[in-house]
Amino acid sequence: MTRSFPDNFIWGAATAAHQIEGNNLNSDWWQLEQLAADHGVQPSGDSLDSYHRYEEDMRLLADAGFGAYRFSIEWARIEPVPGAFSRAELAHYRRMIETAQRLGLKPMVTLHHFTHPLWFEERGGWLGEGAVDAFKRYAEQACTILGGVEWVFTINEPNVVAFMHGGRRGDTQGKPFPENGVPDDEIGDVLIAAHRAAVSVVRAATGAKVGWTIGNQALTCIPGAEKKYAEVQYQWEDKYLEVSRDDDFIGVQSYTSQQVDEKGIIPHPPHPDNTLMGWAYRPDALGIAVRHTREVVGDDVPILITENGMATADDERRIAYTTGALTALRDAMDDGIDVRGYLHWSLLDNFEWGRWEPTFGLIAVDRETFERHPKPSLGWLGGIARNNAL
Ligand code: GCO
Repeated sequence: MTRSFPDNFIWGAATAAHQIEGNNLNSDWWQLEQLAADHGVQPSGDSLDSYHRYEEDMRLLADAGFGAYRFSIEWARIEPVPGAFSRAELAHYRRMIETAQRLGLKPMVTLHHFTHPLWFEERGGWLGEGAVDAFKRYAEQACTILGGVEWVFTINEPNVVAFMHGGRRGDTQGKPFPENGVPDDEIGDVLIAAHRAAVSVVRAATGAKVGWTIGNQALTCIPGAEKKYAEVQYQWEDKYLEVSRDDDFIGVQSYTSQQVDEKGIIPHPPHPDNTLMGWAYRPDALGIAVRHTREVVGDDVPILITENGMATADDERRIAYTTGALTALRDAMDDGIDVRGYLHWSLLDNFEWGRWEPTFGLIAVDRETFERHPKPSLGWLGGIARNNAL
């Protein structure tokens, strides 16, 4: 059965600067990779050299039939020392925007995707003095190159940022991710303030729609655990979703689903179907995430799927997963939920925050020669984009 999508539905793929560019030397993550090397954390190094090869990446995406590319600009490059903005790096990201436009791709720009400048980290990161002002000042500079960009994302997955950085406050023994815990409430509050400041800046300086993207957990409740479920749901998600009621849209990012019992989120049990992230194989998670988002945010704020995908070495499984996710999405839209587009995570097999093994890409990359090798899923999803139908 053919299931078509609304006219002007956006089809694209997403990436993040630190995961693909290479040599992001001035960022907190680069430092973390060096410090955590003894704990099995792999370095990003040259990564995929997309800093230089972005045009090739975008061309593959456009030629496959997609109409949009979500990428992030790197604060650590644009503001290498506090208050000193690099015109050359701003011009670099302007070239990326114009290249996307020339190739027929809508550029969709994230201002902050997990990384920040080392000097910001040394000042105490999001809990340091002046953090919100610093981010606002960066956003002002970023806006000078955003002409013609229709969609801007302030902070990617603030809930995950609050989780990671909350973890760094405790003893993580050099590991970049805490093993358990919940997003740090105090850091979350700062991120919300930073988001609000950036939204005002973007609205004043550009004609873009502006919002942020939430790492949706698609949590479900074990009967009897309703109290804990409500608590965890708020800490992980709703605190951040509620903020979007005042935005132009909300970005939904979904990969898997987890249950909550009276102790909290139940870790993914080992299972042969688990993805290379160790996550349960749950294509239906996207439907749960979209429905929950709409419940919290309301009918007036459109939804954009800003990330969805699967870490697997088996591209047929990626296609099966994505088919399931798009079916669940279309079902939710049939029920009246306003969804404007779908951006697949990810365009490329990239640096998965300390690991290279979990491959999410529609395109494989030889990390010695930087040669790009499109997988069947690229053409498959590009075909859906061209037909605007599943
Ligand atoms: C995120 C980030 C991506 C990750 C992806 C897979 O959503 O966590 O935006 O950078 O690579 O989610 O873990």
